[in-house]
Amino acid sequence: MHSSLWAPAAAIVAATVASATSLSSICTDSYAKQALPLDAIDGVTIDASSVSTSLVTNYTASSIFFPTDTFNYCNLTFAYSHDGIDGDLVHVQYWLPEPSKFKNRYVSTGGGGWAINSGSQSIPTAIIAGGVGGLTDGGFGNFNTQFSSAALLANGTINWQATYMFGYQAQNELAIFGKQLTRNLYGVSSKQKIYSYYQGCSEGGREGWSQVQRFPEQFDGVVAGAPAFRWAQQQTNHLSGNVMQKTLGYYPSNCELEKIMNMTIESCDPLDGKTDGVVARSDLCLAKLDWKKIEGSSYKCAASSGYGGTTPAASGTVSAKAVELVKTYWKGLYDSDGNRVYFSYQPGASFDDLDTEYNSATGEYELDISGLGGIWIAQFIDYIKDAQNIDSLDGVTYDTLKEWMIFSQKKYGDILQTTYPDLTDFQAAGGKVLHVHGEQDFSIPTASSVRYWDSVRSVMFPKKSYREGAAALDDFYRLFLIPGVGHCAVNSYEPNAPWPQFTLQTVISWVENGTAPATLSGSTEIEAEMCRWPLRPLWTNSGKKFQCVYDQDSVNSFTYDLDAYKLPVY
Ligand SMILES: *[C@@H]1O[C@H](CO)[C@@H](O)[C@H](O)[C@H]1NC(C)=O
Ligand SMILES: *[C@@H]1O[C@H](CO)[C@@H](O)[C@H](O)[C@H]1NC(C)=O
Ligand SMILES: *[C@@H]1O[C@H](CO)[C@@H](O)[C@H](O)[C@H]1NC(C)=O
Ligand SMILES: *[C@@H]1O[C@H](CO)[C@@H](O)[C@H](O)[C@H]1NC(C)=O
Ligand SMILES: *[C@@H]1O[C@H](CO)[C@@H](O)[C@H](O)[C@H]1NC(C)=O
Ligand SMILES: [Ca+2]
Repeated sequence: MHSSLWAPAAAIVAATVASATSLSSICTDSYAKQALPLDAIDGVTIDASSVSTSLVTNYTASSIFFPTDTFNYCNLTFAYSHDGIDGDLVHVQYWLPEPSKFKNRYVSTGGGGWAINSGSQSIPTAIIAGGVGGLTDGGFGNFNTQFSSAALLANGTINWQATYMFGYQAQNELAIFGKQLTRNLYGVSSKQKIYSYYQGCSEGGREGWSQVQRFPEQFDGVVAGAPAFRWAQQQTNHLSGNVMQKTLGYYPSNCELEKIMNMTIESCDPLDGKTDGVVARSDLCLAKLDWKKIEGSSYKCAASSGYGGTTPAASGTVSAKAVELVKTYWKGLYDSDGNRVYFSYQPGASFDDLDTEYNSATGEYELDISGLGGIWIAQFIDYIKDAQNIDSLDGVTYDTLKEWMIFSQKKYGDILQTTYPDLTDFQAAGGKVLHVHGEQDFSIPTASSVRYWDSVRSVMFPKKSYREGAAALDDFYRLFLIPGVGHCAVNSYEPNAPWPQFTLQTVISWVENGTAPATLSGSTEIEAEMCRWPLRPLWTNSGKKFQCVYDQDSVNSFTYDLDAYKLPVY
């Protein structure tokens, strides 16, 4: 029934009607029901009775990921199930813009951490761009249920359907339904194109890449921020800092670590040619940091009760042990044969994986096992009965971490690794990716994005030189490192850092107008500080002239030989 309603001839008329139509007239259950994409995916059944619509007026959306706006939208949700799977139920949510503001666009959004969506935090980006927005619950329960709560069918039994949904399937279905639904709702004829986009950061960045790598025609443009890809290494590596603490037998207060970070920022800030509180060249920082100045410097913090419990007031002088720990942390993970297993965060980043816990009974700081790494191991890899996190690192060495990474890749590689490097089909389909990553990211190493970019370059253009390959990638895939920025957020320690707030608008202009971004503009007055990899920021003329320069040493410092593995790690 729905297909005949929207036959091409009628749809041309409908398109005219739609732009003159009000949001309230399309925001009804009965209108939405006739627009359902019932036949869009084989083996999937949409429950028409689950359709729900509600009109939301004068909604103000504000985020660092899109310009602030106040708008009306229709919240349309429905549920579907995969045929043959008992109890399967996936909820999807679409936000519809005013017909008068609709610009033939559809935008999927993703989640963060173990969440496959970001509630109402990310989806407004679509409305602001004149598109229908989409998010999914992955079938994990409801829109607020995270994958980690649905990942086990029983203790010790992986829920593979949920794992595939999280890996890539739910996003695929969300976009297929979303594009067809958009066409049907707004009466867009089959002759007219609906441009499709994706925006997400962290886990959301990984979800974006999961589509680019598998479904070349899914999106015309993708904004992928600090993607949590190379999953096996990425998740497990959160435990590297803890194993380093255990191996060195030192558990610093967060105050001592913060002091080291502050001094790193202060000392490395000028190395980029401009003293502005921003470490734009963390590569130079590694080479030139004056440790003698840091060790022995005094620190002082007031008591605080924040995340992770209460921390007493702390003071002291930065110890040699703390310096050794931070040097080890920055060097990254090596196995007992001295081969490199993984790499670390850039200097200037905060030390989140080194967080410790204060024990008020003993008055000592103790190991605080990273939940991001620990949940992965306890529930998915080295299953621990009834445990949320691993409860101790007894017997866990650098070699154990390597083995966990290799096993994680063997068991989940095709679902979660998300580093498939051949994007030939995506390029051929005309897709564009804008990939961004904070240079002071403390949760996903900045070098992780550089490594994937380089894998795509070397796999797709093996005969070209490094710089020729980079130029070839420019056609459809551009990576920008954002100086001073942490993990998918502005960094309070480097408040003058630029932030790219208009990335979706940028990729839309690239797709629809052919305007490829040479640099990214920030929402602060510092305009040109975001260079396109492999170019690097450099201020000359006493901080007055900004340039993006090619610097082989800088490129080398982000490039690692992971020689602990026999197989390539993309
Ligand atoms: C929304 O805002 C407009 C402009 O400020 C106002 O005229 C209108 O009454 C508001 N609508 C609702 C439902 O609050
Ligand atoms: C949209 O509707 C769904 C289903 O009624 C509801 O769960 C969700 O909270 C709504 N979202 C917003 C942002 O209103
Ligand atoms: C795993 O065991 C814990 C403790 O017995 C229980 O609370 C939890 O519900 C179990 N999880 C599953 C998925 O069965
Ligand atoms: C680090 O610098 C911040 C300001 O950026 C300050 O609030 C904090 O107290 C400093 N921490 C230490 C340990 O000195
Ligand atoms: C495309 O270019 C035209 C002309 O410069 C401009 O008006 C329009 O806003 C651009 N569209 C996008 C999506 O950037
Ligand atoms: Ca600087």
